[in-house]
Amino acid sequence: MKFWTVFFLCTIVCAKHEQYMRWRSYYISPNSQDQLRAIGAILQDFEADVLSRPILKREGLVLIKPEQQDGFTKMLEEKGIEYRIHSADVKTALDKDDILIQAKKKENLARGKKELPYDNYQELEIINTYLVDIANRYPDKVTLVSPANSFEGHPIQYLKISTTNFNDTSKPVIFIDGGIHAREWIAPPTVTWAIHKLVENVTEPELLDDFDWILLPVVNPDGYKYTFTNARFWRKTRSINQDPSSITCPGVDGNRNYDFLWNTVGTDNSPCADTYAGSEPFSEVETRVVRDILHEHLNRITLYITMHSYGSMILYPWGNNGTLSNNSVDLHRVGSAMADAIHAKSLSEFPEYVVGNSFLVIGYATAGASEDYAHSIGVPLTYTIELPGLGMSFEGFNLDPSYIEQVCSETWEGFVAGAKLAGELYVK
Ligand code: 0X9
Ligand code: ZN
Repeated sequence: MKFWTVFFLCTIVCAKHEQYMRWRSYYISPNSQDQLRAIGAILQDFEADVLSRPILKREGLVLIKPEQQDGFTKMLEEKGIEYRIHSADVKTALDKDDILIQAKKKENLARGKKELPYDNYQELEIINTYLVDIANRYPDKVTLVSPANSFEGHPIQYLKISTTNFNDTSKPVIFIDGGIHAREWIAPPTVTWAIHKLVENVTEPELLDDFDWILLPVVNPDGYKYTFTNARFWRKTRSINQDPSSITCPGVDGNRNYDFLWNTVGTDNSPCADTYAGSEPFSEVETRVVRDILHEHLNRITLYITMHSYGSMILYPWGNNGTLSNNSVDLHRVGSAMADAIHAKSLSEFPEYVVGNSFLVIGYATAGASEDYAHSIGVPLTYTIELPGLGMSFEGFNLDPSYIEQVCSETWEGFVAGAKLAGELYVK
């Protein structure tokens, strides 16, 4: 890239990410259950921001503030836990990623490309414009629903896609959402890609003949927007109605806010924490929207998938303690079918998906997650998909944009396989 282009882009992006100045990120690799357990406490003591939880035989990635770094590495060494520095200065790494993202944005603009990009990240406005546009262009199949505004007033929007305007109640419904965790930027594009494949570039027409679809790309628009404008690693919503201290520490972890064993495990009672569960179940308008969709179509939803990143995992209930649901054989079968279909289209540099119970695979307990809630109210097949992360300085969250389309298209194969098997297993 020419010097002046870099200089120009840097003047736009390098003033950002100040809050991550001198922060470091570390890979950590537990080699035993004991080490895994010890890591849990260490991460809490040193106020780590966990981007990807380490599991046995798979390293995790965590951010550590400058003042905690020495103590953190000393503690890991004392416990014999392997680690390596991932980025010695998080701000610089994020600046580098931004330059790439901005350059791509400029290039697409210069080429007059107005459509939703799959070679770059999708900002909130462009996703919302796409949803409106596709509903206008395909009124016979697509209905735009805007049931509520987010805490900050952005519309929370989803599409109902159906050949019978949802009137054929014998058809099963498949519901996929993304973007509840703001910083997991690869999640919304996998949902918009599913829209694209069901409406614009149809290669599996039977999926619309046999199913009705609900697709909600950005559950948490406030947080998502905030990660583009203010804090790249923001995870939560942006509400400040929780507790007096939420004025300085806004937001709730949407994936701890559902009414499934709410706030019993895997949460933090401080509104400042990334896993704050909120003042009560469904305190957030964003999770209430998902709850209401689930209840409105409860007798017809056979498959609910919530898209997250990262770690290449397909997780199913129960996430609080690793016990299995009555239909765990089906849950595993459909999860494995999705993983197999993804693998058949994947690239060798992507890690293989691990399929299993949420708690047993990720190694930490969670309560209040949407996948568990949906299952607890009667949706037979519910999954959290942790998409792959690869490339760029912040692999995982900033998956290299050149991989976005690959992730979307291989994930679509997973949806196709999951839908078909769900239909075979749960539709009489
Ligand atoms: O911790 C979470 O909310 C999810 N991982 S993430 O890195 N995307 O934050 C995993 C939730 C899995 N647990 C259940 N579904 N119960
Ligand atoms: Zn997530």
